[in-house]
Amino acid sequence: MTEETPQKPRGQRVFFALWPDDETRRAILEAAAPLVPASGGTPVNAENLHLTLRFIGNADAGLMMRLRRGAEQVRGKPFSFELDRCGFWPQPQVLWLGCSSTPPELLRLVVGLNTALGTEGVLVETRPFRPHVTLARHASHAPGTDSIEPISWRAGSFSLLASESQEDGVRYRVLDTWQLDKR
Ligand code: 3AM
Repeated sequence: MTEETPQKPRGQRVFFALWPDDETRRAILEAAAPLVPASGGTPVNAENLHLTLRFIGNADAGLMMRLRRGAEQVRGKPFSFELDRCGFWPQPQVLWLGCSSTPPELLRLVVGLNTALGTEGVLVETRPFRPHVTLARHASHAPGTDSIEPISWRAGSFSLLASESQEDGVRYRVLDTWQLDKR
């Protein structure tokens, strides 16, 4: 009798996101400083902070090619928006910064990306888009307030990221970036 070894999924675990520049990252960290300890959660590593546009999951070489072809089709212009509130989702125990109302240009980018991915045969996203930057996981308390000093974020590009498990936790690696001003 042969023993079956569990199959490891092939490919990489990937997602599309906005990646903050250094100044925005610093501002997010500053806002996070009092909120994360109060939430009882584990802070997200500073270099992992991001705003997910579309989670994909495990992608083999064929899907990676379709993701890149889809991203290439996205049209848009650079835009700015504000993170102006914080919140807590008890399930999945996440403390986050987000927007009081979804910025129209950000929504347009996400809709454009999802439409382009759809033309490449990537499964349609059915969950509503809730723009947020995760600050802490395994959080147990809501922050005492939902308002923060607004943080301005200039979005000039979007990226495809790989989520990689390392000994000291997960690390997000930028695989590709598409500029919005060249379209
Ligand atoms: O942007 P945030 O931090 O909320 O939780 C994961 C992280 O979200 C989420 O994708 C982002 C990058 O890892 N994620 C992980 N697995 C997921 C799944 N199966 C997922 N989102 C949806 N479905």
